[in-house]
Amino acid sequence: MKETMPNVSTTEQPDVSIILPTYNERDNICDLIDAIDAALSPTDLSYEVLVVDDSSPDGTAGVVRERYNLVNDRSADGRVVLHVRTTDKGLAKAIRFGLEKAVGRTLVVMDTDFNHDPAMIPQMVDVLRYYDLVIGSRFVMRGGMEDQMRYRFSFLYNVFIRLLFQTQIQDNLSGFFAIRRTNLFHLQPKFDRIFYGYGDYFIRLLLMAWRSDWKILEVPVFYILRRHGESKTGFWDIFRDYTAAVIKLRIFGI
Ligand SMILES: Nc1nc2c(ncn2[C@@H]2O[C@H](COP(=O)(O)OP(=O)(O)O)[C@@H](O)[C@H]2O)c(=O)[nH]1
Ligand SMILES: [Mg+2]
Repeated sequence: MKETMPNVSTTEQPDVSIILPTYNERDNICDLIDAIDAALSPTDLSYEVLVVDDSSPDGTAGVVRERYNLVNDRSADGRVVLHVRTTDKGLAKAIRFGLEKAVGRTLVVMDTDFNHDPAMIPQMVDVLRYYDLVIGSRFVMRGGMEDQMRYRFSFLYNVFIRLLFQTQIQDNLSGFFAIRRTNLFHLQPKFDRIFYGYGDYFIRLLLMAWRSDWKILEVPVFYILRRHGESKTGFWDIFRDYTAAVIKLRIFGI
């Protein structure tokens, strides 16, 4: 069945929905949700966190259920919502699923392993008043990455993407972004062409936004190392997959 953006009555609509795709993140997920709460509680932003788990074998869903006393996979205050997917798995599809289930006025997508700093969320949501899309970027002033080897390689890969598509976006691979719900509605007919594969969905999303003349802002973020668990991205596998995706995009368009 095709997912559509849910209709929400504005009274129950939180200001922000944070979408957290998870695969084997049992040791990170609750710390991250707590860190999000710590970042947002001092602000006047109401929020919901959507954990989109692709049936992680390490029991990620179970620890979330237990820690936040979920009933029907929802916490009593509605701040934590869990979705366990069993079909059509994969990062991009999980993010699409989360975006389509979220009900907040602003939607934020981030990694669940602390690569992305939850303390940035209020700032990203705030500046979204003036922009259509806000990206957490490693390649603008004061941005960066603890893993220097990946940082340098990502930098070069981003130069390649910029040259190929003639855009001015510095970080096409970050996957940390905030978008207004109303903007996402405009993109929804194109979701099938964006959300497949792994992090390459982000290249397609940004290219679509760029070519639609969206106002895009990159705010500096510094990626720290993953806190627990292992990365799902093997270097050469991802290099091969992203390059295939980029070449396909260049030849056939979006
Ligand atoms: N739902 C879902 N999440 C995934 C999948 N693969 C990776 N993730 C999540 O996507 C985020 C990025 O993955 P990660 O392994 O950290 O990639 P890296 O940051 O490139 O090393 C993490 O929060 C993962 O748990 C997947 O197949 N399904
Ligand atoms: Mg990561």
